[in-house]
Amino acid sequence: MTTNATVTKWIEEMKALLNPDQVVWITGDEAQLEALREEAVKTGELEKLNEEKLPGCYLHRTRQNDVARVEDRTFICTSVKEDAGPTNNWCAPAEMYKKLYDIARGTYQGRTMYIIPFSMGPIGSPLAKAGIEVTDSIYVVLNMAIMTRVGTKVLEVLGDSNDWVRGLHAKCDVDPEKRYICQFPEDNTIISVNSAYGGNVLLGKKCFALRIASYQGWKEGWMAEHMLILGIENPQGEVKYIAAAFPSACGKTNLAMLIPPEYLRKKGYKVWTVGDDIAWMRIGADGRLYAINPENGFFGVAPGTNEKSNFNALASTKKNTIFTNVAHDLNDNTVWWEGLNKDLPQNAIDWKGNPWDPSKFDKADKSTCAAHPNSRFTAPAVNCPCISEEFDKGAGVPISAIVFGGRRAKLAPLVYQSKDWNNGVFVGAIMASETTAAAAGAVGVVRHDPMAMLPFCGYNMGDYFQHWLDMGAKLGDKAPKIFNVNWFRTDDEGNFIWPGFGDNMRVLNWIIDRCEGKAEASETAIGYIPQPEDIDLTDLDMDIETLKSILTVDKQAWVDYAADVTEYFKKFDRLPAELASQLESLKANLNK
Ligand code: SAT
Ligand code: MN
Repeated sequence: MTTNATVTKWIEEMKALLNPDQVVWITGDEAQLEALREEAVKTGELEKLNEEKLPGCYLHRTRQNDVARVEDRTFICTSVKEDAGPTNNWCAPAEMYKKLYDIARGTYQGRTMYIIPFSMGPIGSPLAKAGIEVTDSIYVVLNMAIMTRVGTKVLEVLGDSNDWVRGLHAKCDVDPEKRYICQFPEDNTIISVNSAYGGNVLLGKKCFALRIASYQGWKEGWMAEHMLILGIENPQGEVKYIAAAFPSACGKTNLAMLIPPEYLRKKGYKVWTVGDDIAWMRIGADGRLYAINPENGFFGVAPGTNEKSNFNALASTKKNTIFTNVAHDLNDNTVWWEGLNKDLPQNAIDWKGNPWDPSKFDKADKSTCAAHPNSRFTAPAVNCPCISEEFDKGAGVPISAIVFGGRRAKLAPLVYQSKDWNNGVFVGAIMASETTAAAAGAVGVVRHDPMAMLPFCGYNMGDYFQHWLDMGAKLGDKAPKIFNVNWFRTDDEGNFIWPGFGDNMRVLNWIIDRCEGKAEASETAIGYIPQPEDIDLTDLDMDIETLKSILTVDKQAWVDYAADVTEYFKKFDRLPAELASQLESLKANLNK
């Protein structure tokens, strides 16, 4: 397949280590992928769904102990411990290589080794990078073929270069006690053992496109971020792009594909999706920040996705999609999940593979779910009705605004703008959010998650903050404006105050207006807040007083939060002085 000596050498090493019965290179040809689907159906790894209703779609169930990313078993292995920083698990590379090789050794025996050449970003784009993943899972091959660009062409473009990421995945026995997801950023290497779940094994995604790429970006002067990218087209046909960072399962896919409220659609507003999870950003020839989506598909959370909440995501799943851990509706051989519709399937198999009892359906009790709360769809980006025409071009789109956000029942207002770039970096650094089912562990606990990168930053988070500050210095007055949003404020009964979903467009319009100097704002201790009249409430069942309640800064709550951030910042051995001084300014402003 290739004469690249760095590739052939590594493949030989992997063969010797893993001892496969057969070796298969993934070429990207549809006939090869189709044969693999057929094989997976024969072995039960996949179930073929209703060809009329869901053409080309399949269902897969993972082990019950293997349903989410495992952050406590994820390691950044740098030669110096401090380079991994205080927010990552660390192990010395030599020790970890030995441990992982001992676990993986010989485990492909009786299995096939699939070699997947893949490109993150459109093949040949100056912003793209190549990787090669070896795996013993057809499910991984088929998911990678949706989520990335795979095949022979990637190797052709790579040529003799050594600039590619090595990814070893071995299912082994899917033993949670021996599960490790390890990044070796200094060697461009990823090793994942004993898992077969999404973010742990689709090595192009979090492992490469965020953990390894964030390190590469630091070394090479660009940025890899946990951000969606969307374009807003105004009635004059001009498109402005926003990149937005939210933790996993906080609505990035929904925001990326939102449908504007009717009154805005009638005026001619449109939203175009460039990406829903990851952005790679570089400074372009004109000095502005340009972003590409390195992925080729969506690995979205299924529960809660429906025609109203995300019409475009649901439409994306109607063909050539792999569903993982959703319920199987046996009536018509389709899929179902909580929140898809109100018709609870009467004859369904739950995500664990057992007959599901709809009478036990109880929103609050996750143990009786038909679909796992972190069940997913892997859908090709080309299926998305609002995919941007820039998506596949590879030149990247110029970013006007960067938005941070999290799930905060209290505290953070609906939206505010940072005072400048450095203050915006501080706003990202003090982000916190309630945890979700995307990672193993407790759900709903507020934790600090700087830039939504806590589980994904492949180096010392203090150096990462400094890299953000340095990028701002290079961008100067061409830097995107930085904002923070919070769609998740609740009232005393725990109901969301802001309607969210398509109505978030009302906030995005204010953000774009601010970027263009068209909207007013009030300066507060934390940043610029919209004047309530500037958030358009047309056709919305919300009065201005309610809006004001989520646009105010509760000083005491922020004083408490500043104290909490002071404690949090203490863990950073390499906290840039600029961020410490931003924190002091915040405290001083709150005292005024
Ligand atoms: O499991 S993934 O990392 O792929 C998805 C997510 O957690 O955002
Ligand atoms: Mn994500």
